[in-house]
Amino acid sequence: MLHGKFITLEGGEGVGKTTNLTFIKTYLEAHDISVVVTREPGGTPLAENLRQLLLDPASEAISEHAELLMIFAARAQHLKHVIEPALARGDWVLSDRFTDATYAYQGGGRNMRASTITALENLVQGTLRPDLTLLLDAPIEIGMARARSRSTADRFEAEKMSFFENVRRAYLLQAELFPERIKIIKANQALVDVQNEIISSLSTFLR
Ligand code: T5A
Repeated sequence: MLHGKFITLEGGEGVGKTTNLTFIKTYLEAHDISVVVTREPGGTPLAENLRQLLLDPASEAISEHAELLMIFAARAQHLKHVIEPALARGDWVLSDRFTDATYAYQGGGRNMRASTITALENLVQGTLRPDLTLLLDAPIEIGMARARSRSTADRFEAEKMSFFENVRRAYLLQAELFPERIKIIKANQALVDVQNEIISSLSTFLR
C-alpha cells in the first residue's frame, strides 16, 4: 500500500522547475507533510550515472531506443529504491520530471511511438502514476534563454528549436489527455505570479 502522494513537476528547458521545487517543498511542509524531493533522470547513484551519460554532449551518438531504455532503466531504480519506499512510509514525493517527460522528449522530440513508451511505462511502473503534475509552460524561446544564461548546453539542450516545439506540443497533449492530473502553470510571468498559480493548484489538491 502506498500512503503518500506523488507530485511531479514538468516542462521544457529552463521553465523554472528546479527554482520552484524548494518553494513547493516549503509549502507542503508548512502543511505538516513530510516531503522527499528527487529528480529524473536520477535519484539514485546508478540512475544519476545514467543521467550523466544521457546529458553529456560528449557521449557517443545514443540511439533512440538506447536513450529510451536508459531513461526507463534509471526510472526502475528510482522507483524501487526511492519513490515506492517513500510513498509506502507515507511521505510525499516531489519529483523534478517523470514519465510525462518521456512522452514529451522521446515521444514528441524524438518522434517515438506513444504505444512503445506506454508499454515500458506499464512494465516499469505497473499502475503507479503521479497523483498531481504541475506542467510549467512557456514559449520555448523564454525557457531556452533562461537555461542558456545559466549553464552550457547539455546533450538535449543542443537540439534544434523544432525539437523543443515538438516537446512543448507533446506536453500540452499530455495535459489534454489527463486534465484531472496535469495542471498547466503559465511560466512566462514573474516568479511571484508563477508561485501564486502553483499555490492555487496545490491548495485545491490538498482539499
Ligand atoms: N529527459 C528527462 C528526457 O529526455 N526524458 C525523460 O524522461 C526525462 C525524465 C534533464 C534532461 O533530460 C531530458 C529532458 C532534459 O533535457 P533537467 O536538468 O532536468 O535535464 O532539465 P532542464 O529543463 O534542462 O532543467 P533546467 O534546470 O535547465 O530547467 P528548469 O529547472 O526548468 O529551470 P530553472 O528553475 O533552473 O530556471 C532556469 C533559470 O530561469 C530563472 C532561474 O532563476 C534560472 O536562472 N527563472 C526565472 N526567471 C524569470 N522569471 C521566472 N518566472 C523564472 N523562473 C525561473
